[in-house]
Amino acid sequence: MEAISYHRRQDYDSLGQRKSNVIKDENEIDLLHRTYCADIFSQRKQINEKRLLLTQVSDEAYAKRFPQWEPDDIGDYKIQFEIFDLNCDGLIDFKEMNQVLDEFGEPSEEEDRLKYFKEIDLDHSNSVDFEEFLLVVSKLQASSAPGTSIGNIVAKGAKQVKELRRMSVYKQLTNGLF
Ligand SMILES: [Ca+2]
Repeated sequence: MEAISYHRRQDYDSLGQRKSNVIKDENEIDLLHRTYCADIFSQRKQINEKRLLLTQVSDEAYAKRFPQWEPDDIGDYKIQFEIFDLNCDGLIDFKEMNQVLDEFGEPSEEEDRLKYFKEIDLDHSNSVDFEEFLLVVSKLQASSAPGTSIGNIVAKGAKQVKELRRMSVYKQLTNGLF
């Protein structure tokens, strides 16, 4: 009967010494893990990079790229973005947008929301990152025509959205109690 070993036989010489050309701490389990988790790791990396758009790029840097706004405005948009980003991964996915619009009492159909969401998801990643979010807001503000109702809600002030969320939590609490 063979002993169970996570180490690869080919990494050892006939004396049982680990060969010197073998990367240390690399065993079969590590390899399997890396292969099977590659998708998860790359997804995680992507999420982290998107998250950095929110946390590592300063309000001042964004204000330079969007000269119509002051750094303070960018800070407000970050708060607003975070209200939509319910799981705090630096991305707004459709489910999150849908839920926040529901809380707003926005009457649009899910089908229209999805169409709108696909329009603002510029890189077709099935999520809206902070840069895409700023582009939406700037586009809506620049256009003199009234935007779609969904667009207007997305572009509304952070304060209002925050207020609504607080109300909704209050409602949930009172519904549970009375
Ligand atoms: Ca999210």
